[in-house]
Amino acid sequence: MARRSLPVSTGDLTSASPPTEAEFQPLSRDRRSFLRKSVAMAGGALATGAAGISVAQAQALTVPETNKAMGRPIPANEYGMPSEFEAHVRRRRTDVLVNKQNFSDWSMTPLQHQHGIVTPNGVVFERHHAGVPDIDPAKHKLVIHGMVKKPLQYTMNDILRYPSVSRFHFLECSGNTLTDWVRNASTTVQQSHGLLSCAQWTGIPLSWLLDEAGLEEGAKWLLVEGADGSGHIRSIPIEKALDDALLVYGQNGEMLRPEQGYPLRALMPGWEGNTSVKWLRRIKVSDQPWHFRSETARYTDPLPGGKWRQFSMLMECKSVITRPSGGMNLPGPGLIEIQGFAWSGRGRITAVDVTLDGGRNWQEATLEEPVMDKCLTRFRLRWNWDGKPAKIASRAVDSTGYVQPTVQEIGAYRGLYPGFVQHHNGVFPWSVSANGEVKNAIA
Ligand SMILES: Nc1nc2c(c(=O)[nH]1)N[C@H]1C(S)=C(S)[C@@H](COP(=O)(O)O)O[C@H]1N2
Ligand SMILES: [Mo]
Repeated sequence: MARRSLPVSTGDLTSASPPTEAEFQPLSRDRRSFLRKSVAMAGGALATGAAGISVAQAQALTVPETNKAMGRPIPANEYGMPSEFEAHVRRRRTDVLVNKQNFSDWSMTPLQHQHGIVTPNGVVFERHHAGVPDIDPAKHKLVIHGMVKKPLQYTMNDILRYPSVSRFHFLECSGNTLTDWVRNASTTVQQSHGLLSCAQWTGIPLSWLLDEAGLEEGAKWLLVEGADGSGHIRSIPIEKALDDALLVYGQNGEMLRPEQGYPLRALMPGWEGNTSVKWLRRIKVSDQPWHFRSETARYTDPLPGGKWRQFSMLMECKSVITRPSGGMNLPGPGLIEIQGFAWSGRGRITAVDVTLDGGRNWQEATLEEPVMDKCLTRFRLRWNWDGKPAKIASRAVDSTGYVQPTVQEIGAYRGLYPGFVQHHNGVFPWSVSANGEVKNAIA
């Protein structure tokens, strides 16, 4: 399989000038000029990686007020919340597609503020077709029927009695980045890539329950259905169910959030988000797919020549730079650590290349451990920015040798529909202007 060689030219990633959102400034203007001065004095501390300033200049030994008083006492019982100074780290609804209701809606993960590979539960993106139901776990039941020897019904207590497994996996909506197919619509990475999260999921392999019910000869497809107002439903091939599909109740160490399908959801690792049916109440076994509305009118992809493909559940290899990203301002020339995420529904990430010049030259980034199957992987590259305009982007490679394509390359095998379509895994560039502004440069 074609492994990319370095350096590679894939042509210009084209330029753009979208509106800016000055949501994020890593350093204040004062601190910035202070830094520049201290850099000059310390003989280029930034170039060697230090962003601190000398203690004598900063008079940093002044005793702060917090040293002189008691802090907040521990409440009798509490569910802890982030610092009040992190109030800008929020899920956000779309800025691009104006949605007048919030039932069939989505909110996005603030990836630019995510420091590790795990998305904190309070900011995991949401996608619901008919709002969030509140389900009492004591009343919730899961039924398995159809082409099985013994139809079964489980309560949550039944499911919690099995030995559990915990696995780290990303979850991405197939509509992630769709607003940026035809133009640079999103101002931040939260808006362009925020239908993406990663968690440690806890539950049981779906295969265990299928084994108990006993698959009949010829069983090939499963129907998985949710208990929400949309009755969200999908056909899943039996191979996935017997491979790595999970039924999960745990999310990052606690029970699922209501928004994520409490008390039980399906999790199809590496597949488009809508196959991971939330509020799971029914699994039916059959010898063929059902061709639901979610498999005909929705979640199909245009191909060249006017045909549409069905059942494109795999989420292909993709990556994006999250720091610096749209809406940020670089503090000035010097060392900047480029950071981002890479992931693939086919397996592990094996390499991420970064370009600083719009795709003419690429260099290999460092992957941060752990690097796991169908999981967000963090990459880093140290960049000594010379203060000149730049166009930065990342390109990921997975364990099958698949290389993340450019949007132009995708156009050769996908119909670039004059609207919004699913499965946009193209290389995504940000432009950096001489004054440090970072903007979406995709189209
Ligand atoms: N029952 C049910 N399951 C559902 C949905 C839904 O609306 N109802 N939305 C799907 C879609 S389109 C996605 S992308 C994922 C989103 O999961 P999250 O909200 O936990 O991020 O859930 C999927 N499962
Ligand atoms: Mo989705």
